[in-house]
This record gives sequence, C-alpha cells and structure tokens, in this order.
Amino acid sequence: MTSRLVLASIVALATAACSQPEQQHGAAMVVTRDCVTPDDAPVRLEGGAFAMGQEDVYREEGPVRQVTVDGFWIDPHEITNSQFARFVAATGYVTLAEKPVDPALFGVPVEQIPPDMLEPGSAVFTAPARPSNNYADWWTYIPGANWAKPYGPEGADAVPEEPVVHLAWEDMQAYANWAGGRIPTEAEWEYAASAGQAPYSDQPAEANSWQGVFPAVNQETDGFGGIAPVGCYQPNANGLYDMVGNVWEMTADYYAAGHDPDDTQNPTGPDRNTAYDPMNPGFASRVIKGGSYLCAPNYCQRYRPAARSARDPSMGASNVGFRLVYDTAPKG
Ligand SMILES: [Ca+2]
Ligand SMILES: [Ca+2]
Repeated sequence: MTSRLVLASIVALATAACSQPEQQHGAAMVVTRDCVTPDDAPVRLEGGAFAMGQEDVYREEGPVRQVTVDGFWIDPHEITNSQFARFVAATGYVTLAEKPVDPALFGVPVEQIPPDMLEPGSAVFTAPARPSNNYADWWTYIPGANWAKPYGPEGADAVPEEPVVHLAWEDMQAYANWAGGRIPTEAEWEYAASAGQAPYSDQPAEANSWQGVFPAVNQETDGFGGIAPVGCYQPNANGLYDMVGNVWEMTADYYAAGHDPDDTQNPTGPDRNTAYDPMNPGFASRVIKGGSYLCAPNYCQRYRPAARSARDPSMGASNVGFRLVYDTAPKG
C-alpha cells in the first residue's frame, strides 16, 4: 500500500493551499517588516479551558466544544534551521529526505518509477506561470532538496533564522527526543495559538500568508513571498510567534474530519485505527495546524488557530515545520 508516488501526491493534496513560492529564497520582501530575533526559551502556559474548533469556515474544524488542557511549556517560535543544525551537529542525525530511497516503497515495478524519485529529495513548490487548480502544476519532487537545501541543490542554503522544513515525523521525533520535548497535541497547539482570541475568518495582517490568487499571483503585501524568518510578525497574547502562518506545524494527533465532541479533557484525537483522511485513505495522517505562507483566500483559508489539515507524516515538504511542548521546565 505504501507508495512513494502516492506519498508525493498526498503531500500535494494535503498541502493543497500551502506550498512554496517562486522565489528561491524566503527573504524577498516587497514590504519591509521589523523582524526581531525571539528568545528560544520555551514559554510556560498554565492549563485552562477554551472553545476548541470553528464551525463557520470548514466543516472539518467543528464542532466547537469546551476543551480543557493541563499546563505545559511551548517553544515561542517554529523550530529554526539554526536549532536543527545544532541537533545535527551534536548527533550526526540524517533526515529521511537525505537517505537512499527504497524502490520497494513504491509498490510498482522499478521501471515504472520516475528516476528522479529514486533519489533522496523532497517535495518543493514551484509557482506555475499561469493560473491552475491542479496541484501537480506546482508541486515538484526535487532530488537533493532537504532541510539544509530547502530548494534543492541549485537553490539557496537554509537560512538560520527561518523555520526548518522538509522533515518527516520521525525526524521531528528525533529532534524532540534530543531536546527533551514532544510534539504537541492538537488541543495544546490550538489552546496556545488562540490565546483567548475570538475566532475569526478574515485573512490576518499579522501572519505570513499569501495575498492574491494562489498559486500564480502573490502580492506579498505582508512582506514575504516565501518563508519568513521567525519573529517578523507580532506574537500572540501568549508571546508566541507565527503560530498562524509561515509554516504549518505538526501535531501528535491522528487526523479525522471533525472533532469528537466527547473528547474534551486533554484530548488526543482519534486512535490510529479510527483515523481517516479523505484525501489520503489508507494512511494514518496526522493533524497539521495554522496554515502557511501559501494559504490564500481563494484556496486555503487556514490562517486561523482552529484551522487543521491532514498530512501523511512519512514525508516532509517545503511548507511544514514544527515546535515542541515540554511537560517539565526545560533546561536553560
Ligand atoms: Ca506572505
Ligand atoms: Ca506556523
């Protein structure tokens, strides 16, 4: 069942509204923003109750119900390339996108596999020259694309202050084990992201998203056409940067369309056997949150705390990152 060809398609579908713009470097700005370099120290959030979910944008984000979570610490920004580089330097870790590809994973005779896909690499967005509704027109599997070379061998190196991308679930887990944290549940992430703010549906000004008609026209009126360094948009009321926008963020929950109304105390979502991703049946997708710099009003109105999408966790892409939570006070 596992097919890397299928996986590549899934990445495209699951990220349908969020991939990578035509700039080969995320720092191309039309509007100057005052970026800060946020502290790396995790932020303590006391536990509490909040209205999780939203019902007026996409059906799979409801129903709204009161959810309680225990307190935790959370990274104030998406894990950056700089942080991930420290992990790699300390451990020699090699990510999935850098490892040899096993042809058996495709489930088809090897001669039917495009040669490029037998090389290590990852899915990168390339904006089509003309409007399109076909994800295959803007997603490209690029050999040699990985966290350190996010646009492929010919592209720019990873920028230290930008969020790390092109990681599979197992890569994020390895980082989490090293850092002493864990991937947040969807409820923890949404509690941290909403920070007491009422639900909204309009495209926010203080988040890196896509202005214009995706995928052909990006007006970049928020200052960035691609990924932004962390800390270029105002933090939320919890002091957290880029919870909404910039890159999607992985959570620990398996995905099902909609929330279980009875799962309200430190919810962890469906178990693996009841997870179901309509775009990717047969795979246990996980929930990603907050939208990315590719979310636009015409395609992916996911620039909200309650926004959720599904992602097969066995492959990275250029618009998904993560941050960690911690159950005990992180070491200084
Ligand atoms: Ca933008
Ligand atoms: Ca984000």
